Amino acid sequence: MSTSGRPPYDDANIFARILRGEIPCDRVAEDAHALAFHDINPQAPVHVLVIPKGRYVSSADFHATAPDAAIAGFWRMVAAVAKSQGLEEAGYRVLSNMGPDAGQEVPHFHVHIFGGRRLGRMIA
Ligand code: DGP
Repeated sequence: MSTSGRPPYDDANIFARILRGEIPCDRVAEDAHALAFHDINPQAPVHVLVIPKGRYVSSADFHATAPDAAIAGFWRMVAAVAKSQGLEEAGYRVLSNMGPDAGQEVPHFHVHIFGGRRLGRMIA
């Protein structure tokens, strides 16, 4: 743990490597604040990941420490991607896994956008 009580950021995580261009991704959108790309293992007809640019492990890191413009830009991209993927009318799900109990695999804050079919009920 760092002095902030939050886990340190691992610069070798896969999304950090994608942001640095070391690993390719199937890009959907990119701007100064965020990058959106198709999940490598899609769970729905549309399954896009949106990640902020910066070193954020968790939602707590991101929302507590990122500049307001970056936070606004990130969430604007989430909405824009859903629209660009044709999901606005039928609806979609935005989900983020946080930490071990939620099974977060990649320790860089991200949200999943799922859509393109009727989604099942949430599983606790
Ligand atoms: P999670 O940390 O559990 O919220 O999910 C991480 C997601 O990241 C998982 O759905 C698979 C996806 N993923 C892992 N490695 C890669 C990769 O190299 N490229 C892409 N496009 N997606 C990845």
